[in-house]
Amino acid sequence: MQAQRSVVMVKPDGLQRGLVGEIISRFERKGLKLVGIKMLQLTDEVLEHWYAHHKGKPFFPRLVSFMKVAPVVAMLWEGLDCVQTVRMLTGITKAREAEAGSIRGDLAVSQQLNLIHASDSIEMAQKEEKLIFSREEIFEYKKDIEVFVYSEEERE
Ligand code: 3AN
Repeated sequence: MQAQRSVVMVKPDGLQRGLVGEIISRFERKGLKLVGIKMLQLTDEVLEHWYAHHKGKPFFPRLVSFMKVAPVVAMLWEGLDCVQTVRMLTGITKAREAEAGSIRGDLAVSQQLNLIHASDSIEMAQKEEKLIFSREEIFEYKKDIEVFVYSEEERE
């Protein structure tokens, strides 16, 4: 299988609201594979890289300080077309308009406090993975259940 990996980060609002378990559960139930997870306190240095594409925007300073008010929980999920699947489960940025059934659509109403971050492209996923996880924090392991999650063709 040409598995992709995607970085998901439960933001401070998700942690404060006690939604870490619910969020992990949604990705697990979908059939994605958890290959890395940790709690960390973000710093200005990491956030400057993380949100480089938002630097200069009016909401940038507030976004950066918000991301530091509490620790975050970072996860690395793996699966076929994982980046797109994770985005779909996440829902659009403005949570109150996000599709019902998505994490943001079901659990949040804000544009900034939208519970999680999810890599928005394969390139960003690779960049974010390197920024957050060291090699030892990424696990390769076999899940026997995969024969009931993907078809033979999809597993090749
Ligand atoms: P997403 O998280 O859906 O990929 P991005 O990458 O455009 O969205 O934005 C990153 C984060 O910046 C969002 N999760 C949100 O917290 C914040 N953000 C984006 N746009 C706005 C905005 N117009 N006002 C306030 N916060 C915003």
